[in-house]
Amino acid sequence: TTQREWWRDAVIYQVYVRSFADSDGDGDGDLPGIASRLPELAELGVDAVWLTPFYVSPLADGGYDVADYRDVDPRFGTLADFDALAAAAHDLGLRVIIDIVPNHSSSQHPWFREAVAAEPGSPERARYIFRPGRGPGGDLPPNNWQSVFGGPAWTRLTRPDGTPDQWYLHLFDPAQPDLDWTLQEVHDEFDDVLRFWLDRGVDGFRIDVAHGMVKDPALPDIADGQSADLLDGVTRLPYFDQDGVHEIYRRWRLIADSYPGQRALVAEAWVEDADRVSRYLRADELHQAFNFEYLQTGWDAGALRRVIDRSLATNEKVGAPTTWVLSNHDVVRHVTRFGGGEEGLRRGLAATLLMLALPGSAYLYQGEELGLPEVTDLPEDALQDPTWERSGHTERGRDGCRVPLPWEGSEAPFGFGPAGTAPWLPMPPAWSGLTRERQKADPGSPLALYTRALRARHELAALGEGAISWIDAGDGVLAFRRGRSFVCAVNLSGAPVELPLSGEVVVASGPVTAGGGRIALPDDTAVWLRT
Ligand code: TEU
Repeated sequence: TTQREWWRDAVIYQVYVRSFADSDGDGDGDLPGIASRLPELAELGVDAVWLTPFYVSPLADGGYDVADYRDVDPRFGTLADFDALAAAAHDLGLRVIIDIVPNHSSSQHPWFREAVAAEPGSPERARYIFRPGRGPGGDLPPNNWQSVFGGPAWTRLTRPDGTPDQWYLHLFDPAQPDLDWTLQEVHDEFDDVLRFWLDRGVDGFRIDVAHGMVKDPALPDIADGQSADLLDGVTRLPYFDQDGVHEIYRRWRLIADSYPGQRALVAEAWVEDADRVSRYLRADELHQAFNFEYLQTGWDAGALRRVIDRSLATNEKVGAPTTWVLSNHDVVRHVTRFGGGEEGLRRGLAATLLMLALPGSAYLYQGEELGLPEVTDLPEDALQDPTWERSGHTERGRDGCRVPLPWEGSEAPFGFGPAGTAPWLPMPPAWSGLTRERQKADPGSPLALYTRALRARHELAALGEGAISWIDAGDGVLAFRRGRSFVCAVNLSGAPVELPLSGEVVVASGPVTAGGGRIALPDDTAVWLRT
């Protein structure tokens, strides 16, 4: 008999390694820090952790610029620390997913350093996408592609004697040169990297920019008016979501399946719609993809319902579980997106209960269980995200959702690191009121709600997989049944509502009252009922 695959209804907690827990006081979180806090994640009730990149890296893009795919950056620990962390997680029943970054390496990767030192046309240069420039003297980039982070997607090398050399492609930062996936050597290298970590016992991979890697070989200019926006939706960009990328995943699937246990492959693919996403989830490809459509939907009942229905329907066609995600290290934290303050928090908690009641798997981003808001007032000289620099300072970048976690105490770094040490990003003094320690002692805290919800999710057999059936509950109210004895209702109507529902309140994100076959649901509030 085959065991049901663990990821089909797993709640997966994203650990942003640099900002989770700093065991040695250097200001950066690290693997021993994570290991020391695992019992708290087990207590929260998640099923798995996803670790963002901890590989050797100059951290030009927070570690998504990898200089050695088979080792741990000394700031984050050692391979032995990784093994200890994985073992401790497994002992607690937590699975471990790690990031793999195949679209580009760091410019400090030995391959790129060799390429820079080598001649145009050499095998060393062939591993990346080097081209001569256009125009007189080759002074113009080979085409008009723009970097996702802003500015041209091409940078020109200069030889040691000062004369100009070829241009190389980087869809992200210049410190992240794109690998050339037409080369067999690149495929072989990543096959081997996958095996390296699978051998060490990881339960899966989150594949960074899974829609990248394969480029239209003609490297055509993009049409006027077409942006580098990832969800452009107008025409497929010549460097994203190309058909050839699926061959890579069919190969990776064979590798993952050749290992005992159930190893999951998760796509980070910012492509136009659920239909395009589902192509990554065909039976011989990846197991999951982040549902960014859900993440991008605002606090609107109609829009949410449409996205939920579409996500479930498309995934059902390919037989893959739907995922739900509200936040990650690339986007403004959702309590802030939902309006900030008390209102944003209320909506955030209601959105969480909604997401955790839906069929499929859910991703939590560290700190959302504390209701953390985006930090919008980081001093400019503290900002580190390359998007700040590359946007010409028109965008604040993604540091505001990456501020280290407040664990305990009343003074920064709030237990993130040893007392008196400075975290890599400053932590707001007001976070003394949001520490995990404070919230653990408060049954009305976001942490308490997340903990109760995750426990209930495990206990209610109806959750996990299985269909939903909508209940007509009036404008601005989302209500659905799962199985015979579970109902979730969320009020987004802008006013309190009374619903003709009976049952016992299992979890509620605000003050609901039930009785006499009716339930009174304040605005921006969600409730789970056992009926
Ligand atoms: O992100 C891919 C990506 O393009 C989006 O996250 C988003 O468009 C970007 O953050 C906008 O600024 C992945 C990683 O999640 C991200 O942290 C990395 O910077 C990026 O890949 C490059 O590796």
